[in-house]
Amino acid sequence: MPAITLVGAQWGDEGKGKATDLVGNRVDYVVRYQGGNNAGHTVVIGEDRYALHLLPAGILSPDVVPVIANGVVIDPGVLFEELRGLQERGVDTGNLRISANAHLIMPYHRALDKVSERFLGKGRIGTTGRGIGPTYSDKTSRVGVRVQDTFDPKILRKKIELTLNDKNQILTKVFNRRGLDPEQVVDEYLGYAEMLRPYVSDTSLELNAALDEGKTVFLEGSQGTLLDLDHGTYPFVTSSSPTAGGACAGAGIGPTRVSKVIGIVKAYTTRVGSGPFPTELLDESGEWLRQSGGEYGVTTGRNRRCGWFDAAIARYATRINGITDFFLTKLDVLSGLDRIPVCVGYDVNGVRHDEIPMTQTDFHHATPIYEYLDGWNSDISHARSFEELPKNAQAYVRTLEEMSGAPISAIGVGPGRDQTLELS
Ligand code: 2SA
Ligand code: GDP
Ligand code: MG
Repeated sequence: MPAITLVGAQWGDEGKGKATDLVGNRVDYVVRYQGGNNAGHTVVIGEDRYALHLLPAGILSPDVVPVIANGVVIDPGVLFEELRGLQERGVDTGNLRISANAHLIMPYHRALDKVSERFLGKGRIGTTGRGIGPTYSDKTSRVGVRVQDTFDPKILRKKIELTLNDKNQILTKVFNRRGLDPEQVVDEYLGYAEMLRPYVSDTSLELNAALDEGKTVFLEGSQGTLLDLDHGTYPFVTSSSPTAGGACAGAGIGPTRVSKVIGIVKAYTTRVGSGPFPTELLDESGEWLRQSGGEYGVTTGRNRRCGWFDAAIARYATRINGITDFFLTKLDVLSGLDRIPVCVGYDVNGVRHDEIPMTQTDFHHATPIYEYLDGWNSDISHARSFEELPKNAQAYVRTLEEMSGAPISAIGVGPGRDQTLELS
């Protein structure tokens, strides 16, 4: 069996944790390929709720091999804390594989992330403050520290001393903060070497061998298409490539291995952090969506910004990722509305745009053009087949499907494992 990629089709938090958990008993490997502990993927199993940040959601399925691949950035302190938390809840974490090439989030990355956000004031990105951007910056500048560097004390010391020399200048001279002691950082990260060692492997080699043997590899994206460094609402993006192209680079497998790209999309839209969001609702409807959908950040607890479904964004995600099918989540949240607005394009200074405008300036000034679909009143969280949905809910799904450019193959009607309708 080939590889399957799961990507967020909006600004993240579409329900990737739930979707990954759902396929847990049908796949052999679940791989995180980008991002780090900025992610918050929720899995609900019966009465148990898990919030995963760095570990693939597949770790909750006993027969799955969970992999943190080369494209991920790892905060080792957070990793071991998360592992401990799961072990205490009886989850077997012994199968975890970590790429030797994954980069490490260092204390100076966290410090720089927080301080530069404060410095930007109103222009801030609204990052999670986990050090993600500065770690990817160092990776690109070729001064990053990788997992494998902890195994070579000489290299580790050299890298940290050299980099920290620069970072301390920035922290103290530009931001007027205290610098960090290189000795302390070296000691801390040397201490992680033996803790990491049992998990570390050549994950690209293992994944390709698994694919050769006919096993199924599931690539679990984090964040979403509109947060992609290249294709998102730059600079209000994360510093990695959550899109399907990034999945191959971040996991070390070739694009010809991937047979399916599942886009996960909410029945409305949310966004955490700053940046353009044409369908955002700043009135009581937005608050209603936030409350009904429980739209609060899983990592930071921040209020998520809420708005109506934007078909131009879904179409864009189909194009950028080559989405073969959609998993539509949170349809249940919309129950009780008389009519539901769906954005079909934008008005930018009197000009109609059917697609996301080419420039960020235009996107900032885009006013949504809405079509209004009939709502439904009944609670749909107990529905287990498409046919059990009210006619208007069925029509809402079919219209979204038509507008988004790929078939909807599953629908979420609640956070639970069984609250999913699979469409043939
Ligand atoms: P960063 O920290 O450098 O990646 O932040 C850059 C932008 O990326 C956004 N981002 C996210 N957006 C949605 N969900 C994310 N995970 C958490 C969740 C968010 C939370 O599951 O709820 O708890 O706040 C996530 N991670 C990064 C971020 O908001 C910035 O806009
Ligand atoms: P992720 O980052 O994409 O994994 O999504 P998050 O976990 O950040 O946010 C999604 C939230 O929606 C979580 O609380 C999930 O438990 C919940 N959820 C997922 N699918 C559904 C659904 O179909 N209906 C409802 N009501 N909640 C859902
Ligand atoms: Mg999330």
